[in-house]
Amino acid sequence: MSDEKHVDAIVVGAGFSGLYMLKKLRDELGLDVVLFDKAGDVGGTWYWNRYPGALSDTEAYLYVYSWDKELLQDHAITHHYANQPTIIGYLKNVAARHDLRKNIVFNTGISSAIYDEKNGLWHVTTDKDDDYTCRHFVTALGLLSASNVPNIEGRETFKGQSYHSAQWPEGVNLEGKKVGVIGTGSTGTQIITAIAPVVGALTVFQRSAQYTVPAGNGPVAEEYEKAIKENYDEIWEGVWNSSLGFGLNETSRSLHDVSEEERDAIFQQAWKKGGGFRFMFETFGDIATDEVANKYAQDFIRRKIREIVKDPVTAEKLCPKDLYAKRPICDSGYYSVYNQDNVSLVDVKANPIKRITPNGILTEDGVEHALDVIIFATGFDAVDGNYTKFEVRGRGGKDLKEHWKEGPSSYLGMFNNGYPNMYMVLGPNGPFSNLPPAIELEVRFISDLIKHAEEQGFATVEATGKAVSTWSDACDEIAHMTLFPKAESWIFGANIPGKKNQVYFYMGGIKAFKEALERTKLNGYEGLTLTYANVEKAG
Ligand code: FAD
Ligand code: NA7
Repeated sequence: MSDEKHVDAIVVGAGFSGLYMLKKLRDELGLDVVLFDKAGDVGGTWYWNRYPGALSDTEAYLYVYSWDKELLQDHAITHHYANQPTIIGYLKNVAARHDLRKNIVFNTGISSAIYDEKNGLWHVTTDKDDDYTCRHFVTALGLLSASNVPNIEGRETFKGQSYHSAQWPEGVNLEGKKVGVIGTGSTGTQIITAIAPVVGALTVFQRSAQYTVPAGNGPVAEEYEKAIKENYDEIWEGVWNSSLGFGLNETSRSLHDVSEEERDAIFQQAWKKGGGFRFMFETFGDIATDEVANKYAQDFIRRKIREIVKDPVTAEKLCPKDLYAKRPICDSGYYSVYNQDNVSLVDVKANPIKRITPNGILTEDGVEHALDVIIFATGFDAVDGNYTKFEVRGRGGKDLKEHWKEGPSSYLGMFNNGYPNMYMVLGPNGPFSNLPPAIELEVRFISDLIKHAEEQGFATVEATGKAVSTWSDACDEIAHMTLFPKAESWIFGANIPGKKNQVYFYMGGIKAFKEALERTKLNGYEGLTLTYANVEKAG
């Protein structure tokens, strides 16, 4: 074991969250900071998710930071949505412009973080056995970052190649191959649409059919880009005053207040324009809250599926029967892929996967689907998934896994009780929204708080137990005003066997979240306890 090094702050994760955190703590607070990531470069999500078709479904001009105003002008907007190479290019540019790499240690995971109460320090150990101490420990581990590879019997016996979408290596060639894709979420639909034209044969193993609408992606005109760049201040103002931060005209119009013709025309217009969040939130204000309104949206999409997919049996398999209340997704021609001769669909709810064999996938009906490649587009152990993968111990040596055994919780998505000076960016019960704006709000709040603590000489910052439970109750209450908890998805932990099915997000929106943070600060960091070395000052 090497000698222990001391720094002011450690940040874990080099995605949107960690990079901004590093910039703030180092350049504005003047702290000595080191950032670790097990990845080989910056990018987080976009370092790992290099699968064919990987695309953000936030409009490209809002899948960026608002704070680097010069870069907002310099960064080219070529398409409505940014693909993986564009986003990684953007984040690499951020790292270069702000000289962030010199404080980052890549290819290095954090294996433990243990709080030393006596000295008010975190002891952090890497998977290279390097030991550090720091006063401030920031986790920016990502909420869609811990891959879920289902434990399907025989997985290790497969003789071909297999990849999870979020562990996609460079140089995979699928041309002419027999490929099986398990999973039809946002990722699965992107992969399927992208690879169908190049693979020899594609077999899709679908457990739940998805409601997906056209993305409406494509190149943008020069005037479009110019108009965005001229109006960025106003655009961001709109984001901070919105619920979702996606740059939509979020509507409160009820579906029940329009005629049938008008309703269909509004849906049709949104379908034509494209965008998953747009279809759900710009058409009517009650699709996500009212089952009857929701049913009309479902019916519209099902009608589209039946129109697009020529084979009626396949079309029926593709028609979801449940609520339209998962994260809304969009695609670049997903349903029409099933009109290709080389594509087939297996409904694994009706005909489950029995096991993976050396040559492919065997389903209950006795058919062995011969495959060269299996792609797991099976999603993530979302939100707290990375927090359970290493040892985090707070006051009294309490393991975070134990602390969260009834389900993960936080105050404002960022703070725990019993874990002083540990700050989570996008921790449990943070905003459900376009994420860069949510990240910015959290990073700025944490950075301001650390600045305040440093200036006032506070040794520790920690949420009260009451603040955590009040915030958790609020998140629970707000989520249950929507239909989302009634649909089984990663948003509520339903996709991972054995995972606690609960509310993992604050669904009150960006504006309300921002106001909650402002109120907290104005009230002297209410809900947080700030202590001098031995004396407590209630927040
Ligand atoms: P991440 O980008 O996930 O970065 C976390 C980093 O932490 C990773 O690099 C990981 O290696 C590192 N890490 C974790 N644990 C450790 C450890 N123990 N030691 C060292 N390093 C560790 N959001 C949107 O708002 N709009 C979209 O359109 C959108 N599209 C998406 C598409 C895909 C395919 C996926 C997977 C996610 C998408 N998201 C989208 C969500 C996306 O994750 C966020 O927008 C954003 O990138 C999160 O940034 P982050 O820095 O918080 O986390
Ligand atoms: P998702 O949305 O969780 O989708 C994962 C898919 O994989 C989904 O269709 C699952 O079916 C399926 N799945 C998971 N496990 C299995 C097993 N064991 N057998 C068969 N099928 C399985 O993850 P994504 O990566 O697509 O998207 C996550 C988010 O990232 C997305 O919302 C964007 O925000 C970016 P299920 O629906 O659970 O029945």
